[in-house]
Amino acid sequence: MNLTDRLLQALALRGATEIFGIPGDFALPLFREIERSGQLPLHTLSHEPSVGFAADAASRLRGGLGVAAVTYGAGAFNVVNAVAAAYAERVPLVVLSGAPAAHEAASGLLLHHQVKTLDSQWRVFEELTVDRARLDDARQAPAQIARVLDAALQASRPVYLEIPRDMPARPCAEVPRPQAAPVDEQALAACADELLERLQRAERPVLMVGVEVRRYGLEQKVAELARRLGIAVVTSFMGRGLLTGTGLALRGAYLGLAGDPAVSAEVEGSDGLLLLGVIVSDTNFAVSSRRIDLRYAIQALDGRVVMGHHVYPDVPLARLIDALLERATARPGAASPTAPAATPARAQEAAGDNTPVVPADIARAVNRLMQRHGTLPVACDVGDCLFTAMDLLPTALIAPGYYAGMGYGVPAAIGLQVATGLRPIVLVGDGAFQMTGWELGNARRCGVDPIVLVFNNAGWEMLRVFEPGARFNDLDRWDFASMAAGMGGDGQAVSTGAELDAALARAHATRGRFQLIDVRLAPGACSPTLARFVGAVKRLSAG
Ligand code: TPW
Ligand code: MG
Repeated sequence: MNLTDRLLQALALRGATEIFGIPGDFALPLFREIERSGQLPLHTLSHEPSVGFAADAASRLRGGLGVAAVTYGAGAFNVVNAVAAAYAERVPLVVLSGAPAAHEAASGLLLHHQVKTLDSQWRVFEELTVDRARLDDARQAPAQIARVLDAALQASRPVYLEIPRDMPARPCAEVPRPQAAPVDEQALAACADELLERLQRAERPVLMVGVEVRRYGLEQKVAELARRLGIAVVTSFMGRGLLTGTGLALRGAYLGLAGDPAVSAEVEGSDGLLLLGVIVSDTNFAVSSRRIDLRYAIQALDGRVVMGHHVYPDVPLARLIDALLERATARPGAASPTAPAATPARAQEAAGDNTPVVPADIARAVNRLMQRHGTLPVACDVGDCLFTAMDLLPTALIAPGYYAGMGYGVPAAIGLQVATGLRPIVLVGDGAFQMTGWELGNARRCGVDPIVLVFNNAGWEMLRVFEPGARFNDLDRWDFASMAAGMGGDGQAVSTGAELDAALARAHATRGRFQLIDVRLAPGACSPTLARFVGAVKRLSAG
């Protein structure tokens, strides 16, 4: 077996199920070997940012590694933003990059795609990844590959492997099997004991669940823990959609002043707030009426647990949850979070009418569809679509809620469906669609048929609400509906709620081609959550 075979084996053992990529001459030997080996299917897209987003989304939804393969320089620099997003939002994304062979590097010529030095790319990726290796020696490659891939899974962050173009077909030994880092069992036990003690002392404990819980595949276990503790459970803003498959009733997502006041009061008034895998970012916490004092919270994040002045530095989340489950007994007298009182029955969503369509109609229409036909996972972009997604019924949701890079939604949906086989709904603004929407032209070849809802408001509305007087936030009204056919899908334009319902029903009934619904929003219409968010930000910055 050669180096590529061994690498693919190691990736598959760590959960990868496919590779997204765009080749180039420095990466041709790698791509040739990936195709020949057939171990992991290779899906090519049009633009490297989308390659990164698709691989990121595949990992987010199915767990395990996501894999993006690119060429040296022009390809690798093009994927930087997606890798940065994966770093910020804790996704174990593996970047495989082609590179010049050793004899080329020593030729003294400037090589095409080279920037300052041949190592410029390596140095850029140093800033975006937790571990890296250059596989220029087949004898060292197995240990390097194992170390780097295991680091990605342990830290749930991106890594970088550079593969000189004379290496992919070199004979190579097997890569060591995945290994978990050793843990100090005494420290783990002390940490779990102290954590439970603090929760038991609290009168109003609340558990907030964040994205790490999904990254480490812990949703079922965390739901079981919540049941045993009888504790109220919310998600962070970014964690919206977590635990939906567990049957546990959640209070909702915490959005501070922009969200449900009852959820905000519960979180902000808690004297025992347990943050499990919650990224402590401004998007998760900035718009609070009462700043959450994190000194009184218990935070488990990034392999560290912090409570008051105690810091336990090396406690992986998965081990912590196991240790808590071993110890947790039901709290006497505590209300079960699955008790009927905590699960308000959701009324059947109303049908759309003939008034101009607004963002809230999109949430309503998608909910109606899901009530009739079962839930669909949602891939969401940045913009009012993400605030609208907060009004969806509980369902799996992936979105760049913290890094907030536009252009994620459409390529993420392709990655999601390739990796899981589930047909996604995409929520995307017209501005974001202009960035990466064209990847839909690859849907047929990738064997996917997402349903795409474009929030077509002829502008960068999110920015317009902050800067109402500016002309630079205006876009032309593009006719996205009529472009769909040229890319191998079906397009429909709608301008009322009733038209939207009908279009969505038709789209759902049509399989095998992507479905684009071009929602021509009324000028200035925005979602209730965005309106509250903007109001809160303005109030906070004024006061
Ligand atoms: C890659 C900055 C944040 S929100 C936004 C911009 C330009 C407007 C989004 O417009 P869209 O959605 O998609 O039409 P909507 O609902 O607001 O009308 N470049 C990147 N990412 C970000 N976040 C920006 C710029 C931004
Ligand atoms: Mg827009």
